[in-house]
Amino acid sequence: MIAPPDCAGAAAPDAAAAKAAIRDRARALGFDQVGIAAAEPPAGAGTGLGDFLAAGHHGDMDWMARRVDERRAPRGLWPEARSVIALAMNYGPATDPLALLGERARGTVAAYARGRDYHLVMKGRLKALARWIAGQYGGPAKVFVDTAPVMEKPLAQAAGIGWQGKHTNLVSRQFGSWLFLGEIYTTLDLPPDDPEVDHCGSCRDCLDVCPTQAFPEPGKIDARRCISYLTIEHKGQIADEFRVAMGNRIYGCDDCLAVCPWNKYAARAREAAFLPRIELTAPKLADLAMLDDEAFRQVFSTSAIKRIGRARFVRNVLIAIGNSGTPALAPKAEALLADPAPLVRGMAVWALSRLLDGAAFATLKQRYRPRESDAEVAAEWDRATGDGAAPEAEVCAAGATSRTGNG
Ligand code: B12
Ligand code: SF4
Ligand code: SF4
Repeated sequence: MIAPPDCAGAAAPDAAAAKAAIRDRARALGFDQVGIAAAEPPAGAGTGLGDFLAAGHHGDMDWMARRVDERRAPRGLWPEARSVIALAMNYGPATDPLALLGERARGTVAAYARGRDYHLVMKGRLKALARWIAGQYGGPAKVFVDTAPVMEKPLAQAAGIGWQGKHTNLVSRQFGSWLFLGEIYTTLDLPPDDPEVDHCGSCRDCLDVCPTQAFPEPGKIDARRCISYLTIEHKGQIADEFRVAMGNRIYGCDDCLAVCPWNKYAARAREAAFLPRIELTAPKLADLAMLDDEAFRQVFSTSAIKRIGRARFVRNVLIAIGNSGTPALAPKAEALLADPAPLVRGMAVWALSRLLDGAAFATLKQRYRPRESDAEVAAEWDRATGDGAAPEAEVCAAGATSRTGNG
């Protein structure tokens, strides 16, 4: 909470002038879009959230099912809130974020995670703006970026910043798909902007491109099928049916965002912190697979990637290695068969089952399977040679190879 010296709350003396000044200040601090909404539940958002949770579409993001009343309405979270200042920063990539998908010995990191962690960048700016507002107009404030029970996209739409496209993310006529969102809840009464209206029309490009068919219908996402969820949020082994479809996407996914025709108006990020780090623009899978805990922490110390930890990250890298069609990468996977993390061992088995011939795979199985203590990893060994349960049908036939170990 940002509290002014006298934090009793206050109405801005000239609300329209205050709003204009806040907008100017926000722009000077590096925000690309600013809008104001009343601190009311955004239209339809509570129902949408209820449907999403009831269908189990949040998967193992259990935190989404907690504090629901706080999430669905700003005043559920903070009863004193009167206005929401919705803010956005453009992270428009300079090059096509999908360009690396065909380069099978390299990993593709989603554009949003190629630079400095946006939570760190935006939180600092939001606090600076909230402090300035408190100093000018009084009234306490709270700042959020992604981490609190706040429905950021519906609030940003209510504040006129963009609309929720059929892929569910906020699209801006000015910046296309590439906006990070943040909010300041304030006790000030500020004149609201008009909500943005839908500009998708009959387009459905984002729905059709999704490699894992994560959209049960336009505007609804089953997170459990989304590669972003699978590579970032999901803590366990990734189900067999999604592995081939993941291709070389090792952290997040940009497919539905990148195909949106509104990106023709997008501009490159002006914030230097969002420029891609050289080691994340076209990283070699061979190098990433070799990261130990310490190296992982060092390489990703200021990156959003850090929070998933080394085991989940290397799990993703091994799936990309399994999809690489590059037997030269097999030794990298083999070196991880005795890794302490079952997540890593399991996907090393899967990768090898796709890169080695049947005899070579069987030799490794003879050596490692008897000493495997984790049931899921043991099952990977057995499924790969047809000794266990049949693998589930693969979602995406393109590029799929057999999992018999002969491919
Ligand atoms: C949970 C979460 C995820 C989950 C679930 C995604 C989702 N769409 O909800 C996963 C892990 C999959 C995910 C992925 C990504 N995320 Co995310 N994520 C969030 C988070 C924390 C909560 C979102 C939420 O409340 N979801 C719950 C659902 C119910 O809400 P909803 O999407 O608004 O759903 C609406 C529709 O279902 C609608 N609805 C219901 N029925 C119907 C019917 C029709 C016809 C229509 C039109 C609509 C409709 O009502 C609901 C309420 O409005 C937000 C941060 C935040 N606190 O808001 C970031 C956030 C949404 N993520 C963000 C980003 C960048 C991403 C990725 C692009 C990252 C990447 N490149 O890999 C992907 C995009 C995947 C996608 N297509 O959505 C940004 C999006 C910025 C923007 N411009 O919109 C946010 C806002 C974070 C931030 N502060 O910038 N994310
Ligand atoms: S981020 Fe990728 S996997 Fe997730 S919904 Fe979009 S296209 Fe599908
Ligand atoms: S790709 Fe088409 S349907 Fe999807 S968000 Fe963009 S305009 Fe809307």
